[in-house]
Amino acid sequence: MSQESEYSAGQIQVLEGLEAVQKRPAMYVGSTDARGLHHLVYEVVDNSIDEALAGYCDAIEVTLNDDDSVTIRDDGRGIPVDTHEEYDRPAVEVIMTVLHAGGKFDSKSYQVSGGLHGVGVSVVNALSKWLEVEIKRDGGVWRHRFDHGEPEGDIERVRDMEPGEETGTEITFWPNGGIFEATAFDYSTLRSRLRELAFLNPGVEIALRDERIENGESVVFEYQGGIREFVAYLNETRETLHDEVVYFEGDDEGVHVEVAIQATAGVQGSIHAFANNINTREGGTHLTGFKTALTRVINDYAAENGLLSDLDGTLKGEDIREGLTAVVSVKHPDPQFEGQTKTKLGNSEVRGIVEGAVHEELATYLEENPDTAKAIVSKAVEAAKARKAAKKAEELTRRKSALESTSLPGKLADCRKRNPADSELFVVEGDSAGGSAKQGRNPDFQAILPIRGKILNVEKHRLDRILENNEIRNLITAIGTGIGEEFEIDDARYHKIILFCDADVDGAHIRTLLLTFLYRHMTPLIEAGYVYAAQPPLYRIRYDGETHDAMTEAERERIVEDVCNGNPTQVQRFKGLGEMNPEQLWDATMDPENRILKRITIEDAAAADRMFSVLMGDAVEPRKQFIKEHAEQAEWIDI
Ligand code: 0RA
Repeated sequence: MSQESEYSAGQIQVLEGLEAVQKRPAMYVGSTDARGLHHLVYEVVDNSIDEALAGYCDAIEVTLNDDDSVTIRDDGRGIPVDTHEEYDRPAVEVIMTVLHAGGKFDSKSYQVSGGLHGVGVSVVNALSKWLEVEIKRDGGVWRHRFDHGEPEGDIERVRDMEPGEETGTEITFWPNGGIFEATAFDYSTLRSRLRELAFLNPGVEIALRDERIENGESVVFEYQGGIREFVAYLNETRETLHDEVVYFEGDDEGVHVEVAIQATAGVQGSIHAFANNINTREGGTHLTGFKTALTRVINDYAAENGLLSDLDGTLKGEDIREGLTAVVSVKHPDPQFEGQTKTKLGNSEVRGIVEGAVHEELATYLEENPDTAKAIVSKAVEAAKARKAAKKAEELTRRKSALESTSLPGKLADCRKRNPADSELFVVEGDSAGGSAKQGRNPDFQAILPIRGKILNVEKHRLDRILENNEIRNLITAIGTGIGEEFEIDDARYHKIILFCDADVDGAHIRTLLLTFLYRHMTPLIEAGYVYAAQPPLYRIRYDGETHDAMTEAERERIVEDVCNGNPTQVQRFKGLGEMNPEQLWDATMDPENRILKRITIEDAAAADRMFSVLMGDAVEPRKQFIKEHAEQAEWIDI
């Protein structure tokens, strides 16, 4: 019998579906880089979270196995194993092989997933070399295995369930290395998303274990307090203005709304909005509704209690949001995701629903908690006064001229090319390294902007102070986009902005200062993928007429032992960029053929937000703790 004739019409349809996913993986998981790879795990975890939201599952466990596979286990009802009538195959096989089949089995109250998620576990199966599923259900333990998406034999009933044994699902998959550029899962990427999911789904226990190395890390998240604890966590290193996190929830037209708020003494506000557990980084109707109601409720309260007397006028939204940390989470039965990265909530009715909930619940909360209310209002009044003082002092005109000045900074050595897509800006630490970089560069497409010493810590100052800083003004004019609300990505003068800092602690600090500024005031530049960090080598080793660069101490040892047989001709240590001559700089760090650039990405806005406030804020102890916990990443900090 030929291969084809063994397949029924239904099965051929199945194979065509999986093939479509394998041909255009990015259409289903966003990309085939590390981001897309991690989406596979999130897709399976989302299914387990759905079980939890339906009330059937309270523990989820993700294990990174030492054969590069990953296992996701839950104690839900188990994927159904009985025969699916339409396909005449076990339901689990249909769910694993038919696109979007999962949802049809169950009328779920909320499907948590959306955007790039929500494509169904069949997509994970299609993009895996192998996938194995073990189900405890209907009194038995069942196993089924798939090879590049196709069922390998029939589902097997392995044994009976023991008395008292819990039902559940365990899925293990090996991502297909022919499809994904990288197949190694990153522990800290998964940790931060799983922590976020635990905050967003109170009571669900989510564990992560790394079994790829001996004594690997592990962590368990469970937050009974939900997004209240999320806000407390984000504010851990900030000076808070009231002890209790403001929290309320509401339900309307089948939409569940939750809000948590806490004011801080800082200037950096951060509002994180989620829809069905998706971090809606591009905002949307829930965020608009929240902001509108917040401004109105705080103004009403302030006016009624005579708190605006020494302020000429009302509070603006930006005054109220200064230093305010908030998490807004909605769960919608049919979320519509829009925007470039499908992370903007589009459902128009949500705006009014959130506005209504915040209006009612926040007003009540403030009446019942006058101390908290006064703390929030007086911070906003202080911000409004500062805003007005700045305006009076014509700071705003200065700011405008600083940003709109057409003349480029004198220190900028620009490139000849005028096409931004081909142009690169090196932001170089120190004048002497700047000088070498100017001599070493290819002036056709490489521009150099030296930055002297440590730039201002933008985490601690208001915008008017930040803009008084020369180094920052130079950076803004050189990049050309403007900042904040006036930011215009199409005005970017370079599509590669390369931070060029020493490979030591000071260099890391300056890089973090620059990144903090870019993250807080030019976020879309990072989102567009225009920001990079150059990674200058620590050592250059010569042996047998060849040179080898080592980025770390361990790499130097490896090269000396393995490449030079323990007997290198020369080992040169680069102390700083300033010590490299122009030719070495070009060779090791600027030549597109040889250099190593790291693109800066924001995988997780809330994690980045917290990281910058920990690294740049006032509190010393949490910072020490953070650095200790992240010692393995000390040489490189990811946002
Ligand atoms: C379809 C229907 C039901 C549950 C599931 C799928 C399910 C899928 C996954 C994926 C990972 N863990 C999961 N747990 C459950 C409902 C089954 C019923 O009605 O009993």
